[in-house]
Amino acid sequence: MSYDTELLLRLYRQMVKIRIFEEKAQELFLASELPGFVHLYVGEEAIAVGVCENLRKTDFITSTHRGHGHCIAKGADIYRMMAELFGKKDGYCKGKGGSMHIADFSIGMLGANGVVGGGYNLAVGAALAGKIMKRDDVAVCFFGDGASNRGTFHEALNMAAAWKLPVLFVCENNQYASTTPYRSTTAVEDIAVRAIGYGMPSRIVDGNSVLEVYKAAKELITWIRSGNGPVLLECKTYRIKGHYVGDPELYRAKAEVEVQFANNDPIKRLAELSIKEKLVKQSQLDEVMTETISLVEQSVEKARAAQYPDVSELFDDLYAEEGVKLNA
Ligand SMILES: Cc1ncc(C[n+]2csc(CCOP(=O)(O)OP(=O)(O)O)c2C)c(N)n1
Ligand SMILES: [Mg+2]
Repeated sequence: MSYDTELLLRLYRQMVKIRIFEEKAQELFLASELPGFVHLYVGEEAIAVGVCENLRKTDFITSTHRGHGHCIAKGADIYRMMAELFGKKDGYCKGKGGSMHIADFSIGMLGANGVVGGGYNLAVGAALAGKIMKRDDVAVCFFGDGASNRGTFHEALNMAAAWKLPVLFVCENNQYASTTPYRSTTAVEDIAVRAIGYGMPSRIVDGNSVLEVYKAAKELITWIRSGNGPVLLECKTYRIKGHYVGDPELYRAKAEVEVQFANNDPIKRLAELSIKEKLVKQSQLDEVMTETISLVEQSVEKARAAQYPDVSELFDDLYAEEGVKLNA
């Protein structure tokens, strides 16, 4: 597959947007400016970006507790995300949800999720709804290696396969579930093998190569959209940051993380490849970086100055209004 400059820059821009947004979120959280909990996606950006670049606005995604990357890759607004992290009224959930509950139905983003494995059934439901309505939308379900040991994983994969629903299950195997290394909870080398049990095809890719993820997702999404049923895509990656911001990380050696970050940072890998292939100039990458830093900085300043929701609004929006349409 040959890649053009425009695609490489688009993938780079999206990954950088996630990285800069999150580095800022980390800084703000450590400075006690943000309430709640923040889980970072640093080092895993290639997965959300490689997959979501192949989606339409009307396609659905479900996310996890580590959801900033999925939101940004699907096209969420940086300011509304930042305002949500600050707990401000302009945020996606009017400041009442925080990092783990950012959703934007208008772009098919069905929500980050504090419940590990909480996205499976939402994705299967969205895919079923689309099928009943005779649409050709696809639902993508992002989940972690730890989440693949939940019962809902098996129920969702079985139903999606039996009913040939248009779902791409994307496992982000980052080698850890909180403080637990992958191999201490999981006997199989690859999560992908589990697809066999449901009569579902699967694929394994290097989750830190955005081009590899992009190419695999392109093929699989086209296949799924044509009515062939679900697929399980396992992306091998590594969680560079702690499980959450503030995690003392007593369960792994610092050197392990440093080696991964030095050799396997997906953003650095794409930049180096693009320059080596003479498809992109360093000045173009620098420009993307400068523009993104400024965009995120502006979102922080605006969010800082924004209003908190009023106490009288505490119980608003607990239930959906009748007849609300997704992707209207
Ligand atoms: C149902 C449920 N069980 C446990 C937790 C606590 N918890 C939060 S994140 C996490 C680990 C998830 O690991 P994984 O699915 O690999 O995702 P990662 O954090 O590595 O992205 C756990 C156990 C939870 N939020 N929900
Ligand atoms: Mg994990």
